Amino acid sequence: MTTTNDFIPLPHYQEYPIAEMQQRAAEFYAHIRHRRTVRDFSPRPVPRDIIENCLLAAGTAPNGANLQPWHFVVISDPAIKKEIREKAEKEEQAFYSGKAPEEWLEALAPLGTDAHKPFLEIAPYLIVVFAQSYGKTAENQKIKHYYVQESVGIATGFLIAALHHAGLVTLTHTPSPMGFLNEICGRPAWERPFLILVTGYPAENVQVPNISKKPLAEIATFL
Ligand code: IYR
Repeated sequence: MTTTNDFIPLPHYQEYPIAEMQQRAAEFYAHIRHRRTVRDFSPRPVPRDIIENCLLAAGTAPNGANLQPWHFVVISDPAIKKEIREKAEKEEQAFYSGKAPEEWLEALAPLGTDAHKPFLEIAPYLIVVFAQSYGKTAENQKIKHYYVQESVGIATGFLIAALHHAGLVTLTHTPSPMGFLNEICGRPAWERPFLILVTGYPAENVQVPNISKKPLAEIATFL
């Protein structure tokens, strides 16, 4: 197979004066630092085009060889949400009542989580993120994918930031194991459920854990 290189001048790049960059960096931090994972959602509906734009933003993420090894299934159908809740709660019950090691349960204690997952039915959208271990051509031939976990993790980060920017809240939910999601979402066996992004408005008077983020000196080293 021959490949032709098709290059174009970097489109839309804009350099800002230093002072403006400093302000923009500070403003972005001030905005993103107020993102909080929420576990109580309002049932209020959210227009679909908002989700569509956030998914388009996620799809711009850097990824292995630009093979874009992800697929997003957006669920708003109450019957499907109910089925996901039932299956997820079954897994979570096993997790919280024996499967999870004591040390893990202790780490989770400050978050106040348990096997009860009403948000899976209440929130207007469940976005199930799938990671494609490999792709398929129209002729059903396998296409090798690279850095799948990294790529899908970055795209999910973009998605979470986009939804926050739009004014919505999310919960990254990872029932384990999540194999049941393939059948419910109609996705093939070579796609692995990565996580469920529960998305919507927060419930009125919602409370979140009083937790803090590590200071810069702890998370970064400048050499
Ligand atoms: N999947 C379980 C447990 C859980 C695990 C981690 I790590 C968290 O940060 C939060 C929850 C649940 O959803 O309850």
